[in-house]
Amino acid sequence: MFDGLIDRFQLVKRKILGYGRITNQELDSIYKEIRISLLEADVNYQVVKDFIGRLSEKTKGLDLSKSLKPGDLVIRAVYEELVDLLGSKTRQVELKADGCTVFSLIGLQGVGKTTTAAKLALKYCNRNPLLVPADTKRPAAVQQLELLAQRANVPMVPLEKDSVIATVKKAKQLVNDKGYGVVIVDTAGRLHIDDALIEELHEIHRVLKPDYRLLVADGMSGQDAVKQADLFGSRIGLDGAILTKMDGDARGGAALSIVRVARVPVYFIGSSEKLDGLEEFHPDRIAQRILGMGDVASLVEKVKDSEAQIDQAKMQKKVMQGELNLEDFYEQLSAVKKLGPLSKIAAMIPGVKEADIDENQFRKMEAMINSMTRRERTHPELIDGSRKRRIAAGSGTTVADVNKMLKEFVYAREMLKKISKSVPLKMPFKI
Ligand SMILES: Nc1nc2c(ncn2[C@@H]2O[C@H](COP(=O)(O)OP(=O)(O)O)[C@@H](O)[C@H]2O)c(=O)[nH]1
Ligand SMILES: [Mg+2]
Repeated sequence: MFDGLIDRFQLVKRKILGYGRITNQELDSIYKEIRISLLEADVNYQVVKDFIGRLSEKTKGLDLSKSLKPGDLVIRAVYEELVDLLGSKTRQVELKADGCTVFSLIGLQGVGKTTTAAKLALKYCNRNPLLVPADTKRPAAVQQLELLAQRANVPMVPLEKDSVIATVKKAKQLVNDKGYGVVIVDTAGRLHIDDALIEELHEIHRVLKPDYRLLVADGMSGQDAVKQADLFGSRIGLDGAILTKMDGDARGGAALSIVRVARVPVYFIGSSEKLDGLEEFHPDRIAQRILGMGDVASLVEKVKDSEAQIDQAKMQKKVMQGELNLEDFYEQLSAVKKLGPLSKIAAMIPGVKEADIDENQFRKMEAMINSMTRRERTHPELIDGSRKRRIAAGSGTTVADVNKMLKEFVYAREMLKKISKSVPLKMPFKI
């Protein structure tokens, strides 16, 4: 997510930190670079202009000439402005304690409404959810929702008389009869916003009175997403937005502009095609990610969520004594892997980008370690020529690969030992 923007901000940050003194001249140059970075990420022009305006107001109030670390103050100001731009604080959906909370998902065709409907149903699976198909325009739309509903193990109202309104009324009746706690309506999309679409949405809303009218917009579509928010907002009224496909190469334009231009808060982002790929939108964490501070808070949550348990004290001792072996390494790799794809995990660490991590390399390494005996793992120095050939054959790699891995491992072990003597070590992500 936002790889290009993160790269550019890394450069800006380095530049800011490189200044011993920051006067108006340096500030102008900093603003210029930030402006270019944001525009390249497809952030709305007016938003960029305002952003720089606010930032410059903020930095005016700082006593940069008296500070020993003026760069830190400027970066802090940039961070605060970014958080503000993204909507300040995390928006939480509030479900009614008793009674039914109704979500209506609105948006153009192909943005991810149906997928998101099922994701939300799964998220609220313990609140007795009900899915409502309200898209009869696309022949396969109802079947698609039905399939996803089955996968999420959530009930769906069957389509009534091939009519959206009849189906929505049936949903209302079911809510009254059976006490569903959450209703999620998957509405139809078009290629453009037209009167018929708007009228149908109004009709649905008259029957079901949604608590959350949420725009679903494709995060990769940049300013188009913002335009859609504006148009749907003025014609239907919106309570918030969900930006989908943020796992792709979304440049950031939509996320960084939508709150300020269309004045709709973002509640969630879609982070994969899978049903668990729905995350809360945290302005502070995203700003941290953009500024290369890593997304430590999300990582903490992931670690808590997973059952990965690493005996930190034991590991630390081994590292300090240079006794780390491939068995330990393998254990750590397996534990960390439970948290998700390694590239995604690593990208949450300050200064590491998703693209920096070669999953294949890890897979290869894992295959090699898998092909070793326990003794070879605990005593890598025993691995001679014939053992290397066996390991290579067993893991579908070459002897050269095995050599490279062993060499890198010995090097890493030495480096870790040295580092651990000078700084308190965190292995691999002790939090
Ligand atoms: N990678 C990714 N793909 C998504 C996400 N949300 C939806 N999609 C995909 O986008 C396509 C269109 O989604 P769909 O739910 O049918 O859109 P709809 O026409 O608005 O209902 C499908 O191929 C989905 O799998 C997401 O967050 N990430
Ligand atoms: Mg759909």
